[in-house]
Amino acid sequence: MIDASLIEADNATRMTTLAEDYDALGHNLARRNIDIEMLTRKIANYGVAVPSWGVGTGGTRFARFPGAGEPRHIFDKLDDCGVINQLTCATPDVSLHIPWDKADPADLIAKAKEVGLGFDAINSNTFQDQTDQQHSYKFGSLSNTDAATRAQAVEHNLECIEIGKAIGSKALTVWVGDGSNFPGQSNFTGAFERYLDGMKQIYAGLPADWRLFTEHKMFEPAFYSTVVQDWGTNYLIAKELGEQAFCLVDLGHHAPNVNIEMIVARLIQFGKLGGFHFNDSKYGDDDLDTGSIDPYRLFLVFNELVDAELRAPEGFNPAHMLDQSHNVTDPIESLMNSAMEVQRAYAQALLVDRKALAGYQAENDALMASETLKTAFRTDVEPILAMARQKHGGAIAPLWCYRASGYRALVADMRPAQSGLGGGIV
Ligand SMILES: [Mn+2]
Repeated sequence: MIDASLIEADNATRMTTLAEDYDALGHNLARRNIDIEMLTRKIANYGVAVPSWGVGTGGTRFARFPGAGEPRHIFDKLDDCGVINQLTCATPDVSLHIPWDKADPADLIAKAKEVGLGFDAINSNTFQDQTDQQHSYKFGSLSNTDAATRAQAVEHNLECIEIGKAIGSKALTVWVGDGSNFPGQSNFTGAFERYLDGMKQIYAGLPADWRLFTEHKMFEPAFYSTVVQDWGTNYLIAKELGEQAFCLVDLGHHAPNVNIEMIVARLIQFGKLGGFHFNDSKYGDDDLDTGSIDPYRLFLVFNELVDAELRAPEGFNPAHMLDQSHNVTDPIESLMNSAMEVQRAYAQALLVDRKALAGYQAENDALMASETLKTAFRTDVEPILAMARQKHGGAIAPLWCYRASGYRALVADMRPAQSGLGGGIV
């Protein structure tokens, strides 16, 4: 972890400027009848989970260029995740991936407690083969034509639930890479029937207070067809399985230019939005840092979430998580930045004058409706985010503190370079 005195000393040098900016923003918002203190409290209470695999350097299908001091195992990963939350106060939970993060649950709980973290949804992995695995997933897992392979995939998911129960998770996320590369290779209906049959067995093993998230993805690793390819299929799955099943929306898992915020609205309307995997993309499932390409789209997603939050439909409680791959940056820096981008989009969405917006919508005043959103989006809410961090012991300037701490160089000494590390490429 970072030395708390370093954070305190750095915050002290920035506090006067922050207080000035915060006051100025407070006056600006007061003119718009918005209470800045209320906003700051909301932001301070908001958390987005980080994926354990995100702290390792990612890669592409061409190559992976390891970074210095990469985590060797889940306990190193939890250390890194602890630093992210210590500085940003925005990432209280970690999402584990099994079998990558398999360890004694008691040790996991103890380590998480030591670094001040909790556990979010548990993720199963049937998109790659493990060394001790009997049946290969080369031609699919839950939809495989071979019954023994399907049974193995179901068994793995049930084991993930058991691990999750032991560490206090309350959700299982299932993403399968199943699909086909050639027209004719797979019978669409048969494959989906087999998938649903397997998912029903997994669903049956779900504790009563758990949720099951299924994640759709348009393409990759299968490039012609994917079994769970879009939100429509995802919705069918959630409906077919039952009331504990929900759809997970990964921002990168859609065709370019798809109106994701509208998908979000639809899933909310019909009670099936389970949560998010935040990231950003330019062309496909690029897994770029959240908000790095299209922050306005992220804002529009949060605009739907805040709109729903105010209506408070029954059971509305989406899980928020980052899911991105860091190929050219220090993963800790990217995850800190991304968590803050998510907070920023949330804060901006909270600024939308919803009464005015509803009025413009009723009058069909398209331009003013758009301007109402833009006014919120254009507001620089950084002082709110910084003040929320400062009030909870975090850093006013997390990136600067992180670099000043020398954390990466320190762990590089303790963690020899890993060559076979698979995590990070998801
Ligand atoms: Mn994802």
